[in-house]
Amino acid sequence: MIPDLSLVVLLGARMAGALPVDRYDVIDRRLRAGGVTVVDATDASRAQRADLVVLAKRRSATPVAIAVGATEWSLREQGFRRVHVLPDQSAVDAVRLVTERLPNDLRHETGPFDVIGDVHGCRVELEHLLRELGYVVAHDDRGRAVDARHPEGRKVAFVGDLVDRGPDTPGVLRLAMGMAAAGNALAVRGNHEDKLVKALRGNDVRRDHGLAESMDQLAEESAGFRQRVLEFCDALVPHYVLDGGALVLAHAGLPERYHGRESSRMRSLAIWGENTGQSDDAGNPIRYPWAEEYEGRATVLYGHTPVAEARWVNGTLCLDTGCVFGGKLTALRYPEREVVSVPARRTWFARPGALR
Ligand SMILES: [Mn+2]
Repeated sequence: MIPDLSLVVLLGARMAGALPVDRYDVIDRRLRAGGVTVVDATDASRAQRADLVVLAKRRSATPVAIAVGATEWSLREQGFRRVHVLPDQSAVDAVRLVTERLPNDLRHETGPFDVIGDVHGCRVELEHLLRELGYVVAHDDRGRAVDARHPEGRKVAFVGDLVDRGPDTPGVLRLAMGMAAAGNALAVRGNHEDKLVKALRGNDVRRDHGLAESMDQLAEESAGFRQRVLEFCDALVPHYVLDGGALVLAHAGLPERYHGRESSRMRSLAIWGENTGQSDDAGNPIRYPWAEEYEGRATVLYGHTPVAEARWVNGTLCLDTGCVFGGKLTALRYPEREVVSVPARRTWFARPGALR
């Protein structure tokens, strides 16, 4: 099994259809197109091998080595992330390249979806929005929301930042985790989940931006619940590609060249986004305006930066309408592209500056 996006480099092994190592332009074009690219680098120099590893990483493909007569550690040292050392060519002949689906690849999930912006612990507003969208909310014997199901089989997709700042982060998690377990929701990882995971692991992180509120609220819950929260948040992926590639979800948005790719750069952009390094008058970081340059085919839905109104920019839509700051909680019905919002009950957390 190799990742769906791989550069397979043959060293002392032969496979039909492998590209010669000196066709750098063709290799690069194949990598950009996706899938698996196989290169025969048996006669390549050490520098050429190093170039292949660099090229694979630049295209967010996994560098895989299939070798005869080499040692695994030396190939790992050269930067190959998957290494298969085989005894001889007959063992290579028996190899079938089977690809595994990347964690972000949900192209087979076609919806319809209700994509919900940053919830930030606003459990009452979330239940309200779900009812507005036609979901039936289920409660446990203590009256706590534990699932929500749509009679027409729609699915919720959260763009991340379920937690922090708001009054009931455990309640939001209980509902979202119940929906996810029942197949009624999926979620991508927000920067607040990223940090909550570290805090729940006992790492020393600054409990600012509403993390202190979450930790205090979770301290009231059982250790078992906190463990399930840790596992749920830790398993969230940075972005999803859905609906045959037509829809991408990422908390902070994502430029097209990272759609369906796995890399630390993708992860950082999808979860945290990119700042310009400047701040507005109220001290909020100014985000790099990636959406204004977006020319991709997929619709990109995201949150992260609170806006007064959800507004389409080049096929991208920010669904964070600042509920926890007294704005509203917003969903996009997909593929209908209908925006549905409910107002915040009150301002739960003060934000410096007004919503734009
Ligand atoms: Mn947020």
